Amino acid sequence: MSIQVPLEESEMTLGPIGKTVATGAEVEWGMVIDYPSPNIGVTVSIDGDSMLLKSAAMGDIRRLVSEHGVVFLRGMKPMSDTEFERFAGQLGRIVYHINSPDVAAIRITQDVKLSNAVWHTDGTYHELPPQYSVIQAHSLPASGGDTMWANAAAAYRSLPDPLRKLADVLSVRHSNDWWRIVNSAPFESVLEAVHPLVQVIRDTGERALLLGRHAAHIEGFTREDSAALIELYQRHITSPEHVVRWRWQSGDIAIWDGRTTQHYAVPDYEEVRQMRRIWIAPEERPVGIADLPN
Ligand SMILES: O=C(O)CCC(=O)C(=O)O
Ligand SMILES: [Fe+2]
Repeated sequence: MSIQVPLEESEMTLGPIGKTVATGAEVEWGMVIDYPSPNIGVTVSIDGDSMLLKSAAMGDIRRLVSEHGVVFLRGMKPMSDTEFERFAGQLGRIVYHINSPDVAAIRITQDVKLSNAVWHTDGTYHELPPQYSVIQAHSLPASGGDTMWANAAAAYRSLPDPLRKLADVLSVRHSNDWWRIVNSAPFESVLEAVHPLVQVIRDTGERALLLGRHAAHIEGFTREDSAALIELYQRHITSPEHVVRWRWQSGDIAIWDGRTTQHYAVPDYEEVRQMRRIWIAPEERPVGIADLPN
């Protein structure tokens, strides 16, 4: 029995809890233990030691990410940078961040908590925003420091028709400029890219709203109208029925598809919080409806 992405709540077929996840070679590497929210997320418990080496498991992980937006892996120990790079690198080509061009696994610490305490899609100010983000928890506060994800594909499907038709034809300029205000990390240069508001995922044909905090302006509108429209679509994407909230344990890994999700790191703690994150490049820039062959 396969696990399928829920299209509408009434059509949900999540698959059984306790389903083992098998590689092509019939080697089981984990077990689905939870669907933490009906519209987004799947939790797989794994045997940490065997996981690292089973590259065939990555096929399953890609499928689960594509079906559920974000996959949570529970049961691993925090990895060394080299192990983490080897693990995440199996998903594709690693992207090096502008602020740390030599290290694949960048440190996400409490120092940048305000930059990530906004609903956002990673790196949309790049022509090629990352396709996957892979993050592992190392040190956590005793309480707080959860992360939330929203399903931007489910949000597209649940838009009222007129708003969906409008979204289909809009383009959005994304920029990292707003970071100057909140980010304590060195700021090198302003990066900008224009993407379709509705991204079509080539492998599945699925459509998703590509927005988030880096969205600066909807092309062809006044500043005020653009801001109002961004606010309207953002509010819809991040409404609670599209959202999952993850309470971390040390060693947990989350892998998400930046093309179909947004996320928000909740800054409700004062202690140390340390994560490692790797970005995986997409094969092409975001594809809009107008880019599809007729
Ligand atoms: O710290 C987190 O939980 C997530 C931070 C974030 O937005 C990211 O790593 O892209
Ligand atoms: Fe992020």
